[in-house]
Amino acid sequence: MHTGFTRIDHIGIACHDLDATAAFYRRAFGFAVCHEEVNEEQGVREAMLRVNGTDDGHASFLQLLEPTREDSPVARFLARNGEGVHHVAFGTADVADAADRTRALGIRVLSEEPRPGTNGARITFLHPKDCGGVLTELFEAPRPTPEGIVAAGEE
Ligand code: CMX
Ligand code: CO
Repeated sequence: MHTGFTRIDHIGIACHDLDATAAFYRRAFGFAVCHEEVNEEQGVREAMLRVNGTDDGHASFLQLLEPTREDSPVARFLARNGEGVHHVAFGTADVADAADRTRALGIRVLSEEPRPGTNGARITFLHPKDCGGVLTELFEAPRPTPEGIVAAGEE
């Protein structure tokens, strides 16, 4: 059975200091921050750095993650492991459908319904213990239209 993952959208990287880490990636590799936001539900301040592709939401990114509170997943990860790769996010055209297909394989999906992600995306996560030790995100990008970006899941 196919889960409908079609590309790598981003690699999530946990860090203590978002601005310092973004400055490193800019200086060392030339990657610029193209979007920044706080997601209180996820407990992160985050920055997306475009690595390649176009601006239509279907490029590849690094997602830098700085925790906003001590009880967040990223804060717990940093306390346990220090800074580094936190998750891999696969792009999919339909995150709810991809989650259902993945759930049917016996893999734990960490939210009942897709949640709000960066810049209007819809996201959910798969338990790392069911994915070979890798926290895995399913990511449905917002769709660009001539009128502008339409948040994922909206018509
Ligand atoms: N990658 C791999 N393994 C991980 C992990 C990660 N990022 N986070 C935790 N684990 C492992 C731990 O090492 C631990 O393993 P052991 O039992 O072998 O020691 C186990 O999972 C449990 O660790 P924990 O610290 O007790 O973590 P929790 O159970 O509290 O939470 C998880 C783990 C995956 C359920 C939680 O991190 C989660 O819900 N994550 C999804 C949300 C998220 O990460 N949001 C931030 C990113 C937002 C975005 O991308 O937009
Ligand atoms: Co992510």
